[in-house]
Amino acid sequence: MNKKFSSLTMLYAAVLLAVAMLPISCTPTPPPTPKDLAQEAIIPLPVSLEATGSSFRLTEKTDIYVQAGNPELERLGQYLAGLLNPATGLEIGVKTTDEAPASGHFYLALGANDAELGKEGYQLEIAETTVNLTANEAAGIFYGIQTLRHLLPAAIEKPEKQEGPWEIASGKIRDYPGYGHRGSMLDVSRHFFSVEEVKRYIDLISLYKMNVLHLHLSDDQGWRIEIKSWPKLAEIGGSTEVGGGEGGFYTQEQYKDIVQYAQDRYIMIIPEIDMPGHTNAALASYGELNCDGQPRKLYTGTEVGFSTFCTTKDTVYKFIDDVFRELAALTPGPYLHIGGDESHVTPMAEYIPFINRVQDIVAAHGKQVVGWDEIANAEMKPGTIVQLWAGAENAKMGVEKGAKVIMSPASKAYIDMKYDSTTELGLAWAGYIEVDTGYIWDPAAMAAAEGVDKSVILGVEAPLWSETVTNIKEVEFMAFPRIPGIAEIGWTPANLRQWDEYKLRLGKQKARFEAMEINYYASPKVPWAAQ
Ligand code: TNX
Repeated sequence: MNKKFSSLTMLYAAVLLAVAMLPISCTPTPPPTPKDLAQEAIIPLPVSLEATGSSFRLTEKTDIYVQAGNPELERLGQYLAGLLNPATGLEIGVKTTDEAPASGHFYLALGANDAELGKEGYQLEIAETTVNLTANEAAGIFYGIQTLRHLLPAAIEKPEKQEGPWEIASGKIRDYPGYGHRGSMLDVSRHFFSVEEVKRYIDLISLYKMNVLHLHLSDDQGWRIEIKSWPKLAEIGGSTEVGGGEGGFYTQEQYKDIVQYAQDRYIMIIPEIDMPGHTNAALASYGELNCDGQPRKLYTGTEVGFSTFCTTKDTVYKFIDDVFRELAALTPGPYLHIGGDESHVTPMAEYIPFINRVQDIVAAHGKQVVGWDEIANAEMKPGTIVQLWAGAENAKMGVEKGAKVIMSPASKAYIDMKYDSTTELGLAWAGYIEVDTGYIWDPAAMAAAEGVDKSVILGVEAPLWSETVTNIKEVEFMAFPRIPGIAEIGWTPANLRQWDEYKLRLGKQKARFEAMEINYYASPKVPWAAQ
């Protein structure tokens, strides 16, 4: 009896214990660890940020709600889910709604009608129970999503499931850019980069809220875009590159794919066809573009300034008209870049009428001209933009003639320059550009020193010329970590940019760079943080 009793008791006890344990596995996960929004390493630094000392935690129940009736918001919801799901493994879904959702979810909404935020700004309100992202326009939602990436652990960037928890520090961010033009230029002519490589570069710059990718599509060493009316440009002009490699070109279909990929990330592609100099690849493809009618030999060296279109020939203008017609049709953005730099063998008396006429051709195709600062020697037609690279006095002359300016001063913004004397890749003609040198400058102050007012500065671009850079991993090494700095110069107000504070935030990007497999330069100027 006793024995029976005791075994029954034991059974009873075991059942009790099991029942008692049940609730343990059903208990909601403990509340998120309070995090401090003010300690998070967001680049570019937001305009304003208030921490509220708690956190939002992503769980199995989390979804992304988007305001109903807006396909672009739904696309952005899917984009956010695509960023969150691989590493969290949470299967976060996207749902439409007419009102703010209940607790536990993300909510993306437009129609903020908030003048301060402008076209690209956003407001992010993170509470323990919700993440609300609002903006006037979809671009702002995209930038708010980039901020959310920076607020999550770096492992969020990994392509396969990682350990959580996935928490976001609570508080409120109101943020908008100082300049509307924040970009980089990639030289796909000196060395050719594949569609996949260009897309990777777009992905990398978009994390830092850049909105322009200028593609240098032609130069002495290569012509990289299919032009149907002049097919030998791609066939012959695209057949090599610096060093004699096989080069390449984008078919118009591939180019459209790049443009769409960029547009989906709120990045405008600015196509550049450099002229009248830097044209050997075209001059090799069609003899009639030369004054003597003879095609030039393909060129695979790195000298500049030896080539020119025959600016007195009508065929040359017919050619330019055809090229820009086809390019305009592939370009949703307002700009076509005409180069215009280093035309050392084009007499100034020919250069000026040439640039005047090309501006008219571009205008006839409904686009605005952007050109390197030498174009300011010509007339500045309505809408023309001067890209300052070496000649501040040219930019000033352009402004006096009515042009606006994009700032790419070589001694600060050229990310093809070596970091220091030991950098294997890159050039050094504009000096070494360590990460601090590339960060500590202000476009408006630099322009003001030349007597140019801030109001005519559209923004900044960091050019990556590719004489020495042959593949995307080398592109990454030159761009990172200088691109985040240029992006911050374009976005964050000058009075909030301090190198001593920035370098700490940059140091904390280490884990993110590694999660994204970015081949970055581990500059000794930056206190790289383990976490
Ligand atoms: C100058 S910048 C050039 C390019 C070179 C670059 C190398 C500019 C408008 N012209 O042709 O690739 O230097 O840093």
